[in-house]
Amino acid sequence: MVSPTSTVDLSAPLGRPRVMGVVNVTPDSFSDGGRWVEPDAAVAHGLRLLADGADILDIGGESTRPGATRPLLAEELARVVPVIGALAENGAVVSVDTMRAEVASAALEAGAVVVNDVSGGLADPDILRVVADAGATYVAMHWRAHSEHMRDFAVYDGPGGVVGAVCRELGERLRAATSAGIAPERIVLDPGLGFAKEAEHNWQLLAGLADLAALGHRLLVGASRKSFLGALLADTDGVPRGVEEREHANTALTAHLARCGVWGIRVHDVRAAHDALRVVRRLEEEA
Ligand code: PMM
Repeated sequence: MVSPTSTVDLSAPLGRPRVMGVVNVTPDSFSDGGRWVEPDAAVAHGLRLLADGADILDIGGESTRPGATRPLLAEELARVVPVIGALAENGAVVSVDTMRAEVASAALEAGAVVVNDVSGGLADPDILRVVADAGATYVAMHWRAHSEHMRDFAVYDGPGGVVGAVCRELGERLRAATSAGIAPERIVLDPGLGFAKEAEHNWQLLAGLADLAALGHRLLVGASRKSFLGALLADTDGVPRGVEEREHANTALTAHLARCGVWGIRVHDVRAAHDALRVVRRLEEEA
């Protein structure tokens, strides 16, 4: 164990959202697939994000792009554990992006202090007990199905549309997490932009964050590089803006999310996010 979870207080107010930098140790993520798949490259990338001011590094070994197939457990472990160990040794506050109890357990042992479970405990309910036993921070994201099938589940016809459904379904995940022994104050909720969501659903969720906040937990939002931004910025022929060219839109969104009072933003460009947060902070000083 590199750094005990109890020594990191991730709920202390900072006056701005925490910036969670993404390190995908995968060959196939939509946003940066293959760039950091070698452990040394992933660690170097994490250290760059840390130098840019990342408050948390989120290390993932499974791509969740729509249609992706899952890695074997052994593959996922081999991708993330050495990278987590090295970054934690370098003083990073590390989050592991996983849906598997075994990976969460190994990651916590290697020095992670946050488990970012995009399935909110649905994919592997044992993960909740692992998090509870470690006293780690738990990010429960809204999710309906694995990437291979998630497009089939992007239907929100019930009361309150997508915002109502996400609130109800995250409420169920909250109950499961607390029943497993995770302290409520350690739980962070995430609307899961792009996960079984069409572009319009993502925008409705971003506009409805106050309803999610009313569940009484801190919020994390991950919009960075996602396809709904590409669609918004499509050219006159309707061709979506490429993944690498969506950053300015995400930076604008970062400023908005800061005004909404979210706890965290999950981004690829940490420096751009901090620039936006500094603008917001400076304006608040004049208010
Ligand atoms: N998005 C991705 C992966 N993990 N975790 C949380 N909590 N929230 C998200 O929105 C989220 C996530 C997919 O994006 P990536 O391929 O850029 O990592």
